Amino acid sequence: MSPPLHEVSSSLQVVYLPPEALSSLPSIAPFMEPMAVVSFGTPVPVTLPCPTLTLPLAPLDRQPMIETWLSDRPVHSLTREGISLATNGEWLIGTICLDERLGWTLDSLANDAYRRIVHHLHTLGYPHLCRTWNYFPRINEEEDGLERYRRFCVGRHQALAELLPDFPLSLPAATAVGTPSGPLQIMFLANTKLPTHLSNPRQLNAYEYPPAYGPRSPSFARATLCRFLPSTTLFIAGTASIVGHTSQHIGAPIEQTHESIRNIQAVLKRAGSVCGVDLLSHPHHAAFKVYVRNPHHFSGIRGALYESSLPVHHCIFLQSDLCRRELLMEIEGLITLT
Ligand code: 3EB
Repeated sequence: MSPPLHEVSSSLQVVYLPPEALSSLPSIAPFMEPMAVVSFGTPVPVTLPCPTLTLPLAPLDRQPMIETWLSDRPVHSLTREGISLATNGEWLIGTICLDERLGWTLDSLANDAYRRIVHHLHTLGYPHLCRTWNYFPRINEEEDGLERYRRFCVGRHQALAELLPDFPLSLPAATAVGTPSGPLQIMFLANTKLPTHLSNPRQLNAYEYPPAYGPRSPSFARATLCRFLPSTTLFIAGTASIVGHTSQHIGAPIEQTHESIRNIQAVLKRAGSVCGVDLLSHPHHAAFKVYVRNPHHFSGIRGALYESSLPVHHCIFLQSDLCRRELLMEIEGLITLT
């Protein structure tokens, strides 16, 4: 039986496949072409013409999985300045992978990556950033007196504040998590159309965090709503146990899960009021990714999620470090009205 295709828009779908299924894509998804693949804890077993991201994040709950983004329109793949890109007339997906070479700090690397990204999505005609994912190693380690996550934020902020029209209101939903090893890897989605970026009334906008959290604030929105009719998609950013700007429930993974769920519910409510429909009482498809710092916390966190009212039928759990030392888990989501 074929796995369910999760429709992100009329032209973009995402599906989670076991690695061996990737070689039979044409029979699983006839008339569709891959726009990007993201692998978790396994190399991508076949060579595809589209952008790829190979993440050294082991799934905690099941076999290695390949996240496969499929287009039902012809895909044009290209590279620009080291960015691997795919476009389908509506969406652009890109990946960039940068080694930390001698003489380059993580902030200069992030700045350089985001400069290139924004430049090329403008020249290619997909000017609206809808979602970004950022992965890099030793996220909580200090380097030259500044934690590497904060260094990353400095570089990302430099590029986006200068180059993104309408910054910070045009910032998209994002994820930034730590890997055990490897390069800085970024994946991003952009569109020809303008999305709506949302706040969470329970949380301060990350781009307004006070300087206690680092010299430059984290450049992301709590969620991005793409009402590209006939499809509506909500990208929920990495959501953790933070209220206002303060981490809650230090040392308590299950309480952190409950707090993160309350944050997601608040974002869903905000998105529902913008759309004029209750997203979850409408037919929808939901997929979540849960980043868990300590594998010992996995079953407790999973239990708390499964007992919640969130629709967690499609949920993967990945072991990873998170951007504040005290955060033990973080959830990102993708909701599509069907
Ligand atoms: C927070 O709310 C938690 O720096 O891109 C979540 C999602 C977090 C994205 C980012 C950071 C980022 O501040 C951390």
